[in-house]
Amino acid sequence: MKIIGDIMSQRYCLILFMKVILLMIPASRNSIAECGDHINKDSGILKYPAVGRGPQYPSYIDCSWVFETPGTSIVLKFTSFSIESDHDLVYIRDGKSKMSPLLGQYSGDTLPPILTTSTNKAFIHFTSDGTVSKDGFSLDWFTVDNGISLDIVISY
Ligand SMILES: [Ca+2]
Repeated sequence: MKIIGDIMSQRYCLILFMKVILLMIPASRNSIAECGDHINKDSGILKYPAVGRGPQYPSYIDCSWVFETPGTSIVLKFTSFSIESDHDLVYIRDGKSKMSPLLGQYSGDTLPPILTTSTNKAFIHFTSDGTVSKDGFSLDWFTVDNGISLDIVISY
């Protein structure tokens, strides 16, 4: 009986292990970037503050994300946006550093337009001052390779 018990417990562990792996797949695909992350996947979600770190972003934050992905350009599509007008700002740059050309700088409660970089690199920088925090932002991003979304190629 002990052997059967051992086999059963090994089998149970294996099933548990498989379930954990399956749970991790969508999580890694929809990568949730932490402040300061270097992002190199072909698609994902960038939410700030991250799930469980909110509901509002902290004061005096200075946070940036570097995108360096496969493909030829990156599409950034904001899905939520709530940043204190003029005092807290999100900067999107067409390249991988603070010195790269500015695609746009945004604050307030209006969704920024869909942005496309000219290369496979982008730099997002978020700063907040010492008063009034809001809900932050969330964006979907995916990589395009010569006009074709890598995400669609992989998904279908
Ligand atoms: Ca503020």
